[in-house]
Amino acid sequence: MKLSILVPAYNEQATIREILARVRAVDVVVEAEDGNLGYPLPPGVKGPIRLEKEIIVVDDGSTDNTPDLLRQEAGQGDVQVFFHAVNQGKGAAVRTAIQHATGDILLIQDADLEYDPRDYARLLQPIVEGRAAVVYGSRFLGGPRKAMLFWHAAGNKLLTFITNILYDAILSDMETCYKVFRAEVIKDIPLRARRFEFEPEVTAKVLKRGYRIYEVPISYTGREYEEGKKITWRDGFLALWTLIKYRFVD
Ligand SMILES: Nc1nc2c(ncn2[C@@H]2O[C@H](COP(=O)(O)OP(=O)(O)O)[C@@H](O)[C@H]2O)c(=O)[nH]1
Ligand SMILES: [Mg+2]
Repeated sequence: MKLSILVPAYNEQATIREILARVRAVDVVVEAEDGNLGYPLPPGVKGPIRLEKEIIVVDDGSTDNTPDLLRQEAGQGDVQVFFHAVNQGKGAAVRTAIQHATGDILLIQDADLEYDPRDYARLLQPIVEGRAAVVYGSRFLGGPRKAMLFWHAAGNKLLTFITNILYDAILSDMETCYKVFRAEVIKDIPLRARRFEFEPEVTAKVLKRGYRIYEVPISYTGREYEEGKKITWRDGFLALWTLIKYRFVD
């Protein structure tokens, strides 16, 4: 079973090497028992499974040193790198990565250090066992985390709450970066988002297609705006509009 790790990267010269080192270092061993729900383990397999990894980085037209650093990383430990000629946004970068992914399971990994690849096994277990087709890692389910800014957490919770009302779900973290999909699920969904409205779009479309999203707790070490955090309240309004729009169109 193969895992594709999709890494959108825009001006991440401070962290790109470290995150790729962490991703490469993690040995993805999933304790699994066949859940008999449509995604069977290889015949006879019971107990721990080691997943093969492929790492697909998309440089989103970075103007700092990220492209040079990525050229050095390409080819090392299953890292493949693709370049956007001009900056398009996280959604566009993830969509490019999805097109190139060849794994059975696709996982999105931001290029900063807010999320911890050591959480992969836990994120993958429900999919490997056949209990889920889509898993989100939640920052609000009791995992260890650095305190977030109040308004940042409130914005996240509000958008998640609106998602739950519009799409009949009980998610705790719609905006999480850690979203994991069986390959055919995400490859079959037409996605249009160019920027941060990727998160609400993909969540809306997955829920509309009847998949129940499985959530697991993850750890989170949010970065500060001085360290390069870029999301702002404007992205919150775009997310809100995206949630409402996809309730009615596809
Ligand atoms: N901000 C931003 N991030 C992008 C873009 N294209 C790709 N990304 C990547 O998308 C991921 C999420 O962005 P980030 O700035 O960490 O979002 P935040 O932590 O929520 O502020 C990171 O890996 C970025 O490098 C873009 O145009 N703008
Ligand atoms: Mg981030």
